[in-house]
Amino acid sequence: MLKLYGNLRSRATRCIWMLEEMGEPYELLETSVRPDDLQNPAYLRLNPNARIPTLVDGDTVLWESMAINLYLAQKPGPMHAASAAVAGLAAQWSFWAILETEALLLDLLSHRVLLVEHVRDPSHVERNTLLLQKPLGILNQSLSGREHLAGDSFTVADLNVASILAWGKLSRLDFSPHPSVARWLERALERPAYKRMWDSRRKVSGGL
Ligand SMILES: N[C@@H](CCC(=O)N[C@@H](CS)C(=O)NCC(=O)O)C(=O)O
Repeated sequence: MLKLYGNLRSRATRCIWMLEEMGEPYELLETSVRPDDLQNPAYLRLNPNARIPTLVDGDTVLWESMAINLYLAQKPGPMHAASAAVAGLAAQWSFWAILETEALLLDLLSHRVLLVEHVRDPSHVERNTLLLQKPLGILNQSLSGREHLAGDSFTVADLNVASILAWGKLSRLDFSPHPSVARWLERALERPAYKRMWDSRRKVSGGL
């Protein structure tokens, strides 16, 4: 059975969402971000970065959440990337989302939600919101007149990008200047597999 090291309050949720979409049996091996979980020799042998998530599939060990999902999309089933074009677009959009949006969205989330109130800095919110307009504009253009990023059904391209943009929703980012992104993200986050992941997360964390 597939084994995923991580937890429901981390980037492992991207891979959990993917596994739920696939309907593939998997075991979530609860791993926190504490040094005793990440810095121990057994875990470092799997992931020398001392980060989560890590996927173990028989002899194959993979880290980097987006790469894990792109790997899972090679397996048969509902999330299979059916053509080289879909696989290529999924890689393109995944790298793009990590490079162009993830750091900005994480900093926005930190200064809107995650940090204790007295250290939140509104200038970070302003800056990140401003810098996100360019990539969001590009995504909006790509989604105008179409429902998905690659091909004509929901694929790992949509899942990987939406899993990052979900941080924008949690940060109360105003998506209204980018209506196609707003509609596409709503649809992605309405999916039963995402809701199952989110419900499990709520149970363990009591909210965000
Ligand atoms: N680019 C990596 C980032 C992994 C990452 O930073 N994971 C965080 C949890 S969300 C972590 O393990 N942090 C522990 C640390 O940095 O010490 C991925 O997408 O998998």
